[in-house]
Amino acid sequence: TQGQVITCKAAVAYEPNKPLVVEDVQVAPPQAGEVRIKILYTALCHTDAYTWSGKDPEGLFPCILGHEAAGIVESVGEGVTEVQPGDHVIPCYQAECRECKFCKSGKTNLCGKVRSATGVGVMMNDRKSRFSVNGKPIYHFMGTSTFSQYTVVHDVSVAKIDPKAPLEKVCLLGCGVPTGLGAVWNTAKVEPGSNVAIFGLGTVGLAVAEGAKTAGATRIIGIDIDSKKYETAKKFGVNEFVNPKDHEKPIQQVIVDLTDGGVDYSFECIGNVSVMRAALECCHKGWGTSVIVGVAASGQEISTRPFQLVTGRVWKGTAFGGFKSRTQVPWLVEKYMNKEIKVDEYITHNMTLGDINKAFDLLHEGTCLRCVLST
Ligand code: NAD
Ligand code: AHE
Ligand code: ZN
Repeated sequence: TQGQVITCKAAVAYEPNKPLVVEDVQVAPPQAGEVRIKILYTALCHTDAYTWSGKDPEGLFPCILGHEAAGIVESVGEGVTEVQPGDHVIPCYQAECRECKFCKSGKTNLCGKVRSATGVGVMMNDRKSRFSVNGKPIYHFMGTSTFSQYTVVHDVSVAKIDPKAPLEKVCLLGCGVPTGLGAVWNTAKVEPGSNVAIFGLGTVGLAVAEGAKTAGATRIIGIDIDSKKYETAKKFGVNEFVNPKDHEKPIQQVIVDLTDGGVDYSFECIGNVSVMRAALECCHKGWGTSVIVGVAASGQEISTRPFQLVTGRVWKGTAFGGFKSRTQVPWLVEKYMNKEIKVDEYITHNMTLGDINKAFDLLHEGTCLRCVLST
């Protein structure tokens, strides 16, 4: 197949909210600096649903969504030295070139090398897509497009992992789990003995809980409008639960009253701007730090009284938990292999790529954390 166009199945999003169409797509060979990957497993993340909904200003249609996956390198383009056919890999929407201003800064995991292309659904080389259906181009998504049996990504977006790692599990290390763990370890840098509030107990919020537990946090307060979430959340380290619907007072006041003035750290893992405000305002005066993890729709803006910041609260955000993807995803895989972090526990459903529309329905039901599709 090397050097040739591959025809395979992919789930194409033709229009916002219209069912994905699983059909034959043509995947062009990788050009210089590109890697073609046979995707074996892909999970669904809330961000895929967000872009599919049409509320993502970077969402382009038709496109192939998907960004939490694992697979095997099928072929590589000219000049690609760090991976070769047969390598087991996780595609990373957050690239790491190790050469750009961002990568060299030592201050961020964001990378500037290919971002201008991945934001508009094309490859950097020729600003074109490698996907097509009957000659009509289909946009890439987040530089990954994993809802396909084959995809083409930039070499700076490929993490080579231990070939012994089970791909049907470690695909989750492409997004949700690292995001939550890293929000705690890298972005907030939670210290032992801290009090933590987590808004939203989906996969990302639960991974925040797991991160907080391993960081030695004492009180880990989970907040969700679905009280059923508490039972599962206990397994990830949540040791107190609040449902905002059970209270008359604004949720920030409830948390402040519970914690003698507020928490040391809070995390918004929903994508709701009024909850982002509550998460900031439930932080302790003088030092409380709130981390925005959730992705909010186009047009939404955050607000609070500046006095909240003047009096020492800190507002931050995180992308992929601040992890340097190519360097640290393989390290996270090792941590999983050594049983130091959970992954299996987040997988509640398994299906095939052909069932992807059903899998999206499940994502909205509340019983589903991660659904892994075999392709
Ligand atoms: P999810 O839908 O599984 O979880 C969201 C949870 O929030 C659910 O349990 C829901 O019941 C709860 N919830 C909804 N409204 C609420 C409210 N008003 N108050 C309290 N709880 C409420 O989603 P997920 O896959 O865990 O992702 C969470 C968010 O993180 C999404 O916005 C996603 O796009 C974003 N995300 C960001 C990054 C990043 O790098 N920053 C990475 C992955 C995901
Ligand atoms: N395109 C969206 C922004 C989406 C967004 O913030 N994405 C997160 C990852 S979410 C993964 O589930 C991210 O890493 N952002 C940094 C980046 O460079 O995209 C919008 O609203 O414009
Ligand atoms: Zn995601």
